This record gives sequence, structure tokens and C-alpha cells, in this order.
Amino acid sequence: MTAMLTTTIKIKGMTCMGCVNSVKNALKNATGVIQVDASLNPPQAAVQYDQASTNIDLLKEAIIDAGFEVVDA
Ligand SMILES: [Cu+2]
Repeated sequence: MTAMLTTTIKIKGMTCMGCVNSVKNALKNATGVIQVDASLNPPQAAVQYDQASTNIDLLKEAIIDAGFEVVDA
């Protein structure tokens, strides 16, 4: 059984669509992620995920591991 949540994470360091795709792919490959929508303007990613398999900290970690920064709200 999945319990889906959606969160929007603000990201620092993306400068082009290649960066956006890097973030998108990093999140898509992370455990428990169902859907990702990332954009350059505003620089953020909307992530739909299964809260039984992952959490916001792990999602942020995937973004950081891909070489970008997370802006804490
Ligand atoms: Cu880029």
C-alpha cells in the first residue's frame, strides 16, 4: 500500500535545462519517488513520493548528491 505525498523543494545552483534534467533524473532514480516535475524558473522540483519508502530528507539528499543545493524554506 502506498501513501502518496507531494512536496515542492526549492533548489539553488541550476543554470540551464541540463541542470533541470539532472535534478529530475536524480529524483526519479531515488527510492520511493513516483513523479517529478522540475523547473528552472522558479528553480524548484515538485516531487510526488511514497511516504512509506522515502522522506523529504532523502529527497533533498538526492538533489545534493547530484551537485545542487537545497534552499530550506
Ligand atoms: Cu545546467
